[in-house]
Amino acid sequence: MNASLGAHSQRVDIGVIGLGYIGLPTAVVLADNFDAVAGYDIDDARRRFVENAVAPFVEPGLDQLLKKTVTSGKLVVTDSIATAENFVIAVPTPISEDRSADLTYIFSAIESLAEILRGDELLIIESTCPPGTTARLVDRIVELRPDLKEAVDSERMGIAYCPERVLPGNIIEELQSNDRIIGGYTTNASNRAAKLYSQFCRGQLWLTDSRTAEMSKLAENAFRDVNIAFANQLELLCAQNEVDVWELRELANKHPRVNILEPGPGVGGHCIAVDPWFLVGAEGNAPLIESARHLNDSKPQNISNRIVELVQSVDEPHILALGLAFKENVDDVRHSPAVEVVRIFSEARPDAEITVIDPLVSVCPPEIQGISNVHFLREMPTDFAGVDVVVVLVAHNEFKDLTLSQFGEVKLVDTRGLFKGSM
Ligand code: SAJ
Repeated sequence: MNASLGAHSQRVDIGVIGLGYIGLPTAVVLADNFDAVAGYDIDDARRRFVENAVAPFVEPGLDQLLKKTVTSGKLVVTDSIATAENFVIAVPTPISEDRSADLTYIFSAIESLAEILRGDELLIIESTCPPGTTARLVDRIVELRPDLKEAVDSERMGIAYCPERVLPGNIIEELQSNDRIIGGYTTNASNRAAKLYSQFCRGQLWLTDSRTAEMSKLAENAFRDVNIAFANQLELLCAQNEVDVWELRELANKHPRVNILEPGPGVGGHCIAVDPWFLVGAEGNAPLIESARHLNDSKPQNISNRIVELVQSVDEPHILALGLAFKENVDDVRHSPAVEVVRIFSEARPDAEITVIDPLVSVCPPEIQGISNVHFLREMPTDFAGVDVVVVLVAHNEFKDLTLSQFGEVKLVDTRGLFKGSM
């Protein structure tokens, strides 16, 4: 245990398990609203970052709130899970090779937690899970701790599934302003969880059962994926039919009931590119959702093909790629389609020189690290002489002031519409 926990040696108000992209912002917002919050993460380096009040990733407002809550002692980091009255579990649920949900982390968190439970706690699961997971976790607790069966049956112990819904890049604000779905394993658990969220959440709280809440989270992300796939489908059609997709989108969206999302190089991140698969894998059929996933996943190959075509007659072409993150203004490269485009193209044209710039990403992603014709930079070069093609992969704010004329005589593949209107 961290020495600073001494001040809270009774029980903290809330223990947050998992200090990642969701858990850490949640912990700081909770600590801003409660007296004693203890954060725990399995990763040693992550714990050191947080206890030193250093934000381990880029997220607006996180740095300040982390400093404030650590300095005031309201947020402490512990080297094992501290006893608490309430627990919020926000560990990853990655996707396995066969596209099913890998529930190793969540089960492992519950198993560690089971060792210290007293039987009157409220356990809240925020990690994205396939329908039925909360019930399985309850079974696992009782299997490990048969003495807690009475606490579960009598509802002395509460378990609820309350999915996170925050948008990377606006997490601190959305944690407090978004409506929340509160899916109690029992009604009593819903009520207890609602009471906790009402302490810091200005949005409305919608109470339901855990299974509906699990599925509703997946439905939200699948909805967005399907809608992005529609935009990407249109983009592919427009490219074939010599229509500017950005102009088309703007015009179609003038209709009062049409709202087409933005096409791009594909869909990345740890949520939208993953969660719809958990619905595809659930009982029943989901061909629309599955097809949207395939379409969005095919986009990086398609973009690479277009670059290949543009430089077909050029020996040792020089490509300047803007952006590597999975979307604008974040440093997260998980499942990034931008990384995929660079990787696929570098294999297709090993003679090409590819310079990739991302001012937010600190380390070259492993997928393209060590590829000899890929050069990763964090700053924009001052000289663009010799560049044949500029490929826009992410519309970071840092790129917004660029003008096409700066690059001289180049061809353009603008997957994000950064230069729309300036052609
Ligand atoms: N994208 C497009 N076109 C668009 C919008 C997004 O190509 O019009 C791409 C982005 O560039 C990115 C991917 O989709 O590669 C996902 O980005 P996003 O901004 O749509 O979503 P995330 O993954 O950052 O966050 C989503 C959000 N879900 C919904 O909007 C339904 C967020 O509210 C969730 O909390 C989050 O997933 C999560 O953690 O599940």
